[in-house]
Amino acid sequence: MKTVYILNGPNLNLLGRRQPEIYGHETLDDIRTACAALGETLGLTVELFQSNHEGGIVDMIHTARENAAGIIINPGAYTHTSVAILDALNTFDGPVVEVHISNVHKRESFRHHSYVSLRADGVIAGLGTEGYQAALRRLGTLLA
Ligand code: CA2
Repeated sequence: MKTVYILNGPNLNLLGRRQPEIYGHETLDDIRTACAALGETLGLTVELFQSNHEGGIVDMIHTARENAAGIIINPGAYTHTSVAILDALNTFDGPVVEVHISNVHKRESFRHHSYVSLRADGVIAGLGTEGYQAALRRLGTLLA
C-alpha cells in the first residue's frame, strides 16, 4: 500500500471548534477518519499531521520524502508567506495537492497568492473539508 501524508498548518487544530461559518463543523480527527476510510477503497494508507510551526511542516515534508508517495497539504496562513515550505515541497518527488477549506479567492487579497501553488499538481479551494477527500481521490488516480 502506498502512503499519503495529509499535512496541515497553523490553527487548523482548531477546526470544528471556532469560526464554523468559514471552516465548517468537522474536526481534524473527522477528516482523518473520513480520509482513512476513503484511502482503504483507493488502496492508500493515510497519515494526517498538523503543526503550528513552519519548521515543523518543513520537517514533515522531509519525512514524506522517505515515507510517502504523495502529499495533500493545507499550509494554512503559511500558504501566502512561506518560501521555506515551497522549497521543501520542491525536494519531494511525488504528486502534491494543495487544499484550502475556504474559497481563498473570495476572501482578502493577501489570500489570493500561494507560494505552494508554484509546486502543487492540483489546487482545491472552497469545497469545505470535503476538499481533502477530493484531493485524495486525485492522488488515487495519479498514484495508480
Ligand atoms: O481555507 C483554508 O483552508 C486556509 O488555508 C485556512 C487558513 C487561512 O489562513 C488560509 O488563507 C486559508 C487559516 C486556518 C485557520 O484555521 C482555523 C480553523 C478553525 C478556527 C479558526 C481557525
